[in-house]
Parts: sequence; C-alpha cells; structure tokens
Amino acid sequence: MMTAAQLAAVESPDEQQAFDALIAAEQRIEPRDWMPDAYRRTLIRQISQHAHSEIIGMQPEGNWITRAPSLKRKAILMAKVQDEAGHGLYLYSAAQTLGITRDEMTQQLIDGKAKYSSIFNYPTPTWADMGAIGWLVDGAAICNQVPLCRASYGPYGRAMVRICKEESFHQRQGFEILLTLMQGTEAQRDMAQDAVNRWYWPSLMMFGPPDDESPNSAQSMAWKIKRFSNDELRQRFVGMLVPQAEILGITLPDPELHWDEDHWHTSEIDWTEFHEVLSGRGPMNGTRLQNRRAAHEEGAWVREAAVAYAAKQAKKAEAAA
Ligand code: FAQ
Repeated sequence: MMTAAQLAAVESPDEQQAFDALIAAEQRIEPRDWMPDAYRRTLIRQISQHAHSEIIGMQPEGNWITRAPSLKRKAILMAKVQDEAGHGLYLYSAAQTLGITRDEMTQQLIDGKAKYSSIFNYPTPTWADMGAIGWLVDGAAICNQVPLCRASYGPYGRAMVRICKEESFHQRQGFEILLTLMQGTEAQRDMAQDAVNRWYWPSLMMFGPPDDESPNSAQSMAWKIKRFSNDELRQRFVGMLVPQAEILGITLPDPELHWDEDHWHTSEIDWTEFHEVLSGRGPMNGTRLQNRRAAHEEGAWVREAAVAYAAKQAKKAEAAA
C-alpha cells in the first residue's frame, strides 16, 4: 500500500517535487505553498496538541496565584500563567493557517478527543511545585522546543522563537524559587525535594515514548518538523539537569543515574503510568477537562458579545459607505 506522501506525489508530482526541494534546501513551507495532506495533518495534530497543552497548563500554576507567599511572587506567577495563555493563542493561530478553525480545536479539547501534554495531569499541593514546574517542566519544554524554532513550517517555527524566549525566563524563575527554598529551613528544603521527587519522572515523559515506540517521529524528522528524536532530547534534558541539581543541593530521584561513556544511564521510565495518563486516567485528567469546559461555558457571553459587536460595526461601516 502506498503511504499518503507517495499517493500525493502520484496525484501532483510537480507540487510534491517543489515541496521536497524546499524541505531539502532547509527553506520554510508557508501557508500559501502546496503541501502533502499528511504533512498538513501532522502539523495540525502537533500544533493543536501543543496549544491545548499551554492552555490546560495554566491550571496547575493558576491554582497558586491567590496563595503565592508574597506580592512579588504573586505578580511573577500571574505574568507566567498569562504568558502560557499567550503561547496557546499564537499556536492556535499557527494551526489555523493550516485550515482548521479555533472553534473546531476547542471543541475537540472540551469533548476530550484531543491530546495535551501528560505533564499537566499532576496535582500541585505545595508552593514548591511552582519551583519544580518552572525548573523541570519549562526546562523540558525549552529542550524540546528550541529545535522546533527550526521546524519546516514557517508559522510554527516563528511562533516558537518568542515562546522559547519566554520559557527561559520561566525556567529561571522556577530555579530561583527552588534555590530560595533550599537556602531556607529544613521544612522548606524537604518541601523542595519532595516536589522534585514528584515532578522529575513525569517531566522525562514529556518528551514522548521511547524512539522505538514513537510512531510519528521518523516521518516528522524526514519533514524537518522534529529535528531530534524523543530519546535524544530526553538525554539532553537530563544532562542539563545534573549540574543544576548540584547547585541547588537537590537529589534527582534516580539512584541509577550516571554518565555511561557516551550517554546518561537512567532507571527504566514507568511507561505504564505514561499510558494511563494518556488514556485519561492520570490523577488530575478529569478536573483539568472539567475546568476547561466550565471556563468555555462561562465565557459564552463574551463570545456572543464580540460577535454582536462585530456585526454592529460591520452594519455601521456599510451604512457609512
Ligand atoms: N503527553 O509518535 P510520538 C509546555 C502522544 S508545552 C501527551 O512520539 P510526536 C509549556 C503523541 O501526541 C508542553 N501525549 O508523537 C508549559 C502521539 O499521539 P497521536 C507540550 C503525548 O508528536 C510549561 C503519541 O503519543 N509541548 O510544557 C506525549 O512525534 C509550563 C505517540 O508519540 C509540545 O506539545 C505527552 N508527553 O512527538 C505550559 C511540544 N508524548 O497524536 C504551562 C510540541 C507523546 O499520534 C506550564 N510537540 N504523546 O495520537 C512535540 O514536540 C511532539 O508532539 C512530542 C511527541 C515530542 C510531544
């Protein structure tokens, strides 16, 4: 059986050749360009999942805005959560250039049909979780997303540039929260270590399944959407964490972790947990979706008002013309 890309090549050989040449020459594919259907579908899948992750990802930290330990911490956390909303919006806009509407994507999310990152299905019971999310979750996001700035699809790559700049601030603020706690009382140090113990393994799962179980990687790398494999990026992340953990005085919760000639040797990741979370059975999946649905329903009047306002403005403009 022919793959979707081969089928497209038979249907439109000239366009396929032009597309292949652009990819080979490290040029960007833009919305106006012809592209194989499978390339378009892959991008819609990845970009919309990424956008949903940013939007759902506001919840674990949003949970702490009213309880941040000082006015300064509250202002920083509010700005960070607001940045994540912005990332979601750029990414929805990038996906829209591929022919899907924002309404369709939102509907897929609230119907529970769309994936979003597994990491946002874990609870945030203590203030130290804000440090662990910034350090580990934003840290993993940077490792994964810096190469996406060179993704072959123009609107995605360009959106990633600003997103990555903001993510690096986020990572530093998380590191600084943990550093402050580690320089505090014994109870504060324990709280920081406990948060890292809980977030470390899920943050490694953010990079996706191992390479030999990643059905999308080979094609996405051939299309230069992904530049490195899931395992390569996971390795890079562990390498980044080790010296930073030392500075913090925090122990990464993996007794087997060590450098083994040319790679980081880690204990086996619990992929059963990963698949459970992806199937909707993580600790917070239900709550996250329920909150997103409620926000959508409660925001209906805003959307209606915006449509009514736009219609009124259009009528006015028509009357003036
Ligand atoms: N969670 O064949 P692969 C952030 C799915 S943003 C859930 O390897 P692919 C910022 C995958 O979709 C975090 N699902 O797939 C922030 C596929 O499902 P499908 C989000 C996962 O696409 C910080 C199936 O498994 N970042 O953190 C996960 O080649 C703090 C097979 O996997 C992005 O989305 C997972 N962890 O590689 C916000 C980055 N892993 O669709 C707030 C862009 C895999 O076939 C607070 N995305 N799956 O049914 C990517 O780089 C890629 O899509 C991967 C997965 C690497 C995530």
